[in-house]
Amino acid sequence: MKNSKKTNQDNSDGKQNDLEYNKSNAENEFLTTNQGVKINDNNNSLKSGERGPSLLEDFILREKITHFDHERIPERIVHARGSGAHGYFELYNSMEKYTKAGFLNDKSIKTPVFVRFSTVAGSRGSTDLARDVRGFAVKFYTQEGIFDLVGNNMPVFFIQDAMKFPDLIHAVKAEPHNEIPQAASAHDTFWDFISLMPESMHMIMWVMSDRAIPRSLRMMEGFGVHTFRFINDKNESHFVKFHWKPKLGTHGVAWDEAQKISGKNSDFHKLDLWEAIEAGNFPEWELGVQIIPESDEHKFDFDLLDPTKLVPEELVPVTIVGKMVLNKNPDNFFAETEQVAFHPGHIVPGIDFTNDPLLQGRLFSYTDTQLSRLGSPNFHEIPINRTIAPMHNNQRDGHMRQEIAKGKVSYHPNSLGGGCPFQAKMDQGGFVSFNERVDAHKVRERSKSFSDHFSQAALFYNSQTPIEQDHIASALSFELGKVETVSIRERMLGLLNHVDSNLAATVAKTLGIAVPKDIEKPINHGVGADDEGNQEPAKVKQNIGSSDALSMLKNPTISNTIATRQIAFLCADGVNADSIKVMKIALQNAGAKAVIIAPHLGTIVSAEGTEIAVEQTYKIAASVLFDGVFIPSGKGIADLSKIKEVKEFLNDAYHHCKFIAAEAEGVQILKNNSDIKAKDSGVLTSENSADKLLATSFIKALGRHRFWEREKTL
Ligand code: HDE
Repeated sequence: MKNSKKTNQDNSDGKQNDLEYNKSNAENEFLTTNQGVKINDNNNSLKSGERGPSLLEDFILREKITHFDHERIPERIVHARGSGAHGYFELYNSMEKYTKAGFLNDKSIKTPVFVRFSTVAGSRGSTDLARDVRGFAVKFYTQEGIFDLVGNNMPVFFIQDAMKFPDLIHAVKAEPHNEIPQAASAHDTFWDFISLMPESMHMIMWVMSDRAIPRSLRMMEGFGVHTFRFINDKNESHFVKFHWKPKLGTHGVAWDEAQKISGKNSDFHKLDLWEAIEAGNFPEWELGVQIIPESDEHKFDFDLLDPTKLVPEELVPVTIVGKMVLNKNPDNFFAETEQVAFHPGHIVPGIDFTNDPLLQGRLFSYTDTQLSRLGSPNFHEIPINRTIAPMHNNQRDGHMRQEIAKGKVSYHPNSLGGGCPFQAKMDQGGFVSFNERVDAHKVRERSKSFSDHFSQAALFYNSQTPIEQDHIASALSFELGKVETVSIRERMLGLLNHVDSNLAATVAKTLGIAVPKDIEKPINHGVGADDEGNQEPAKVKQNIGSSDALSMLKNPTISNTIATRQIAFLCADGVNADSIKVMKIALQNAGAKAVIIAPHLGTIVSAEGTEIAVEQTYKIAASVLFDGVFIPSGKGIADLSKIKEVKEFLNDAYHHCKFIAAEAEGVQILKNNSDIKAKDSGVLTSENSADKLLATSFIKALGRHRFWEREKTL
């Protein structure tokens, strides 16, 4: 096997394709067939006479069409829609006390990574802004082999056992009889399933929160979800939970905004990531770990093996150990983002699994899915999937084998090949599974320690600010409002009542039904207690009632940076160039981008007579694609009131709680807009032109992301 010649160090700008085709230089880069035959005519098929039938012997046409006919591969069953990027991971402090994994020991190593973010429910062409959990999968090309951290942007999951995964996915995907709705959970089958699965209630709180509608893939946290193990060189195990903390903070958009973005630009997240990297604004996350000694396994009021539970940061703090930087876009979407094959079973010495029954099921699923999706057990030979560690074994052949294995020995043990390749002892870096003692009966059961389904759902809900709680109630009202079967709505209200009675009552009001009093007790399907395998969910007293880290608005990791934010400048001929300049420079100095919008493309002429380049027109631009709005001063600005799209722009910005700033004549535009109440402190105005103080307070305000308090007045 030819391995990449690059080392980890020189590969830090992203893993490059190491498959080099015979490239000709630009002057003689002729069009050829796949066999290298130069093509003379790429426009006409071979025919018997100019108006005659095509000839079967046209190998050029047949090769081209055959390849085209087979251009598509099955999309991923889940996480079909994705965006990828290359980058690197760098360690701050050696973790050798806990793990012997080389990339977590040696600070001098820059480990190349490839990340794929995704939505779960929709198909490959669906919108980015669906309400959904986001996949956050990181492939580390370490010197000891590939480590995949295949996580999500939420720290828990819907179900506890892999056995329920196909059911969950069937329920959330478009309904099978009419393939409706696309990339949306707001339909009967999803909520039917959820209403019968009390174990999903914690995750439901997360997916009904603004975490499910991120402002940007660059502004999401990531989580390994399951409890894993770190193994050190003394073969000691510690439990570990993985976290990714974004340097830009964790932010969401408003739900109405998400729906409008889906119409205006369904590639909003994909484009945002692409453009940030192209502009050199490389997104960064810090890797954090929660480490729990083996001896503390049973210390918590939940089971560490239960993937519907998180470990509150108040109980076990997150230690930051390194950072990941994404600094290169893929060269080819299909070759890299589509063909990348993640697998939670891709681990390296120093990391190991636990018996989380969801993780255990995943360990089977991912290789299996690559076989049907990528079509061959040789998917590891696709450039994006290749390890940079030396690779030698006796696996041979199969569809599309790239390696030309030499010699006649393809078995072990052998003497004819000098015994090669050899098994590696533990001290030579050989992978040895953690020697966990397992002594049990073979059963189809779930541990009783998994049966508290409401305490952490309530913990999450109670940890939110009132604004965030309102958003959860609104999301539930939207989703359940779209459900047609009344008994499903009622069952859901019954479950919500176990989380928080006010939440249930608020949602019930919008559904026009009462929270049912006589609803059956929620049943834990599959959790063994009675003859039918059911057991009532247990309520366990919790150690803590609230955790700030669970709230996006309270979360201390949120920085006030406005770096990479897009601010719309609503302009027209006759605008004051100075007013634009002062605000633009101030925003740029804070790392944000000003986008000049005007009634026409080309240039506008300022009041001072200078020409200003226009980037977008009001026909193209929409408030939902921006983080804030500025209306500069200038006589010509008064005409903006006459433009229908400007009114819509401002209404949306206002309703989605964005910060709006305006100067002099710009202020008048706001006053002319009946929806906007200038008293609101999220609307910043100045009667002066080119007001530096206004710029300073606008930047400070934008650092808060949104003026959510406005919602109460709308
Ligand atoms: Fe996955 N999941 N999953 N999953 N998952 C896949 O693998 C599966 C689960 C996650 O960008 C599939 O290559 C089962 C939890 C991500 O390529 C498939 C179960 C978490 C991605 C699969 C789970 C994830 C996948 C589909 C329950 C968060 C996208 C295509 C036992 C920790 C990776 C593929 C990418 C993809 C199976 C549950 C994360 C079918 C059976 C929990 C981020 O193998």
